[in-house]
Amino acid sequence: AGYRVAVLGATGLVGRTMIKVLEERDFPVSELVPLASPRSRGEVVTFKGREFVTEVPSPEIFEGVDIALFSAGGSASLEWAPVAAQAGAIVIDNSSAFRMEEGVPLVVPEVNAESIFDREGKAAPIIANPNCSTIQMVVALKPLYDAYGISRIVVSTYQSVTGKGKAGRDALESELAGNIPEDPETFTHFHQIAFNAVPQIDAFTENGYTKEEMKMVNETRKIFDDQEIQVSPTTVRIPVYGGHGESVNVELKRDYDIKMVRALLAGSPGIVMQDDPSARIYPMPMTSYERDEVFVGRLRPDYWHPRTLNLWVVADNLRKGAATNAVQIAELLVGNL
Ligand code: 11C
Repeated sequence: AGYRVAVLGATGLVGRTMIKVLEERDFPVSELVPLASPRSRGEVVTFKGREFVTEVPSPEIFEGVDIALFSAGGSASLEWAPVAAQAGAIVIDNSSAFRMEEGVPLVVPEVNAESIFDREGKAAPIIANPNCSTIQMVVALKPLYDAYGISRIVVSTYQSVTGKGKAGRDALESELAGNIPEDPETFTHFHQIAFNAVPQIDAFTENGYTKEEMKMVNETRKIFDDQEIQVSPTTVRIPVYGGHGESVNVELKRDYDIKMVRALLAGSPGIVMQDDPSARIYPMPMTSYERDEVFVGRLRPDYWHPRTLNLWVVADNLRKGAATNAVQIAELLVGNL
């Protein structure tokens, strides 16, 4: 018993993490179908001690697949998600291709699990997994949203190089070894990332914000199903591997008591409080690496502004920011397909 699970992009950093997380969480997989682009065809992935050779996607390969986890980039998703859905699979797509489409749920299980199913309890054929920087922020803010309402979020990110996959990680490693590209146009992170901080992730849009920043704006509003929330982001790449950090200043709609906020966050699903500054305890990428939770610390009232507080949020972007969130969505489908 179990489900036939395809993973498209199986040899990428997120795809390999998806397979690892399926195994760790003992997801009921009756058959794993690892798929990759022709470039990675034939590469091997390991699941539960067995080696699998990846195949390229085709309409036939999706026949009989129950759940398809996609993380091979937007164009692969645009090409193959409709094909897989047509063949009867539920696609959980980690790319940005379908996130803002009406009728496609954009899901973080701790926040809006119910949006996966229609009134008859049928799962949407394509379910979108949000951007990593959005996921960890909304997990941390959900308890505050429910208890007090949220009017405005000012967020600055400190994002790991693995947001750009293997290429992002390799660029940092190579630069740290002293290999700085001669042609600046070939920098993976727009500039040298070793010993640097680059306030650009993805391309700029016409309004002066980057695509990464606009994802934080638009996805947050869709996930909370609240077009009134103001999100004011600055996204920055820094030379770390372990996960993304976010400095979040959040203005609530009602007065809060900081002790109650602390207790609320500590008791909320998916959140681990690490907040004892006098003992130098606060979330960091190094300590969130390979963990599935969202870590919250440096909780304190805004010094100047009423109903407003500051927090620092860290999560492993390959795990809760991508693979773990996708597998948690798949878990919501168990028994409901
Ligand atoms: C980064 N957040 O850190 C990006 C990676 O829309 O899923 C993920 C992009 C996305 O570069």
